[in-house]
Amino acid sequence: MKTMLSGIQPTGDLHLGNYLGAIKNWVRLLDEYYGYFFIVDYHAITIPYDVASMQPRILDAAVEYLASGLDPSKCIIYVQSHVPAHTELTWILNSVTPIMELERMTQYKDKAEQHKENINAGLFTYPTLMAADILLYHPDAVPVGEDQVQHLELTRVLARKFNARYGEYFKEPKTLMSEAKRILGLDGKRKMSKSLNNHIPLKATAEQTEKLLLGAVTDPDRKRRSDPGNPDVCNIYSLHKLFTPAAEYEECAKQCRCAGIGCVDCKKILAKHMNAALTPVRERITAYAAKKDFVIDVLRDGAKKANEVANKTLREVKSLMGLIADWQ
Ligand code: AQP
Repeated sequence: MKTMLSGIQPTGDLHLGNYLGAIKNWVRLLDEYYGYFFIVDYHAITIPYDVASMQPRILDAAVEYLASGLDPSKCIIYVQSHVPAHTELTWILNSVTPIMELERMTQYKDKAEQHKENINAGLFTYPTLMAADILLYHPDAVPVGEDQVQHLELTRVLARKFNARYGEYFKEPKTLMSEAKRILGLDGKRKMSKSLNNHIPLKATAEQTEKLLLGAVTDPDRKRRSDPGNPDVCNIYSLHKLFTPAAEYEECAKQCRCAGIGCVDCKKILAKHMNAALTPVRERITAYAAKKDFVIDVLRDGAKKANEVANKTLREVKSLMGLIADWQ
C-alpha cells in the first residue's frame, strides 16, 4: 500500500484551518494510503511557549486526531520527539542544506517578523527538520495546506542533494493539497493560525463558534446593513461553500448583493451548518478526552512502530555516508 505522512504543531488549539486544510484530507486519503501522522512538538519549540501547557496540548492534539477520524488501524499516530532519529537525520541533512534556500522560506520570514525578539536557529532550520521528518519514512505523498508547499519543495531538493552526494536513496514525495488549501482567519486577511488568534478552535462549542463568526470581518465595503455586499471578497462566503448546501449559499450570495440579508443573518446561517457538521467531531473529542489511557497507548504504540522504520532508515543513511563501522 502507498504511504503518506503529515503532522500538526501543538502550538495551540487545532482549528478549522488545520481540520479542513489537513486532517479531513488525511482521513479521506486513508482508504488509499497507510498514514504516518505525528504531533510536531520539536517544531513547536521554535517559538516562545508555555512549558506547562506543552503536554496537555500534545494530548489534546492526539485526541483531536482520533476524534477527526484517524483510525489507528490504518495509520500510526506518534509524537515527533519520541523518535530521536528525526533530530539525528536533521543534522545529516543540515550538511546538504544550502543556507540560501533557507533564507528564501516565506514561513521563516513571516515568523521572524512575528517573533522579532526570538529569531533562533531552530526557526531558521525548521524546513530541514521537516525534511528529516518526512524522508525518514519514505512516504509517497505528503498532504498539506498551501502554506507548507514551499517546505515540501525544499524536502525534494534535499533528497536530490543527498542522493547526488551519497547515491540514490531517498524517494521524492509528492505534495497532496486539499480542496480547502488556505482557510482565511476571522480577520479575513491572513491564513487562519493558532498563533494569530484569528481562528475557530475545532473543539469550540456551538455557541462559541457562532460568537466567533459574528465577530468575523466580511466585505470591508459593506459598512451598513443597507449597503449591497460582494460575496466574492467575503471570507464568510468562502466558508459557506465548505459547509452550507449549494442552493442555500447561492441564495445568501444573491441576497447579499442586493442587501436583502445582512451579514449577521448570513453568519447565523453559516454557524448553523458549521455546527451541524462539527458536532459529531466535538462529541468524539469529549469521548476521547475521557479515555486518556487509550490515547496514551495509541501514542506509545505509534512511537514504537515509528522508531522501527526511522531507525532502519537512519542506519542505511549512515552506512551510505561511511558513518557505520563493521564493528558497530
Ligand atoms: N489556515 C489554514 N488553511 C489550510 N491549511 C492550514 N494548515 C494550517 N493552517 C491552515 C495546515 O495544517 C497543517 C498543520 O499546520 P501546523 O499547525 O503544523 O502549522 P501551521 O501551518 O503553522 O499552522 P498554524 O495554525 O498557522 O500554527 P502556528 O500559528 O503555530 O504557526 C499543515 O498541513 C498546514 O498546511
